[in-house]
Amino acid sequence: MNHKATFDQDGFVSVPRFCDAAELQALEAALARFIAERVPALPVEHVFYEDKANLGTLKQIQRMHEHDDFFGEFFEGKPKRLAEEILGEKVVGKNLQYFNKPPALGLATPPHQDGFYFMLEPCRALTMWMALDVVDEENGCVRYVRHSHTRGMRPHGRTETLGFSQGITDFGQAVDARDEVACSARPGDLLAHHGLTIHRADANASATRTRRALGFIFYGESAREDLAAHKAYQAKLATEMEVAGKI
Ligand SMILES: O=C(O)CCC(=O)C(=O)O
Repeated sequence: MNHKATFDQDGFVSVPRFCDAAELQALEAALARFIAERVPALPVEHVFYEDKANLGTLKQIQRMHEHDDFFGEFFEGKPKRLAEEILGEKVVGKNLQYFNKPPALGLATPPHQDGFYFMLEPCRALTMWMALDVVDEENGCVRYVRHSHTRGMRPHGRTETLGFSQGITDFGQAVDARDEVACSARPGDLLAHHGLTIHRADANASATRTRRALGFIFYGESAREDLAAHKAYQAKLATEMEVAGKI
């Protein structure tokens, strides 16, 4: 089956070796530069730490494509072409994110559907997640509930997890356990999931291994955003996180 057919059927698709060694080397160099030079100047709501007093616990960076030409150009190239192939329509790049779960400290990603955050009608969007480290069950690989994109939006509620503020409140039904697939990945392997596909990840239980990845979010051109609701939610969330001392 081609990538689109697998994605349509399962709600996600795995693309091994999406980036080769030379591309990964260029991405790693750009990432190191970005963290050293750009991160200190970013707005607080675009950079999250597990412990903000410890810069070594960097866990998430948002909107990297807007802050750096290298990432902006990369985003508009291979990932965008694959997104258009998989969604079957023109797409708009919305977010390029960095994710880490630092060793021993990286928390679980609560079960969620990205579409709940996106606020789209129809929910024509996909997220790509590309490993930068070896990622397996020990350090918290991504887990998808196969076919869940065909069953609509589940109820979500506020979580205490910085960077994943909403989680599915009735997760743990028999179908969730039955259809869950753990996706191990090597550096350069890419996963792509539909905006309605339920996914989660465990904490990083390793004492030494990082669990780094890049995320790419694309909306189909046919998706309509509830811009006012989205902006209001982002503003409310940023205020809450600042008041809680998390950012
Ligand atoms: O890195 C993770 O644990 C999850 C990433 C995620 O939820 C996403 O990219 O939508």
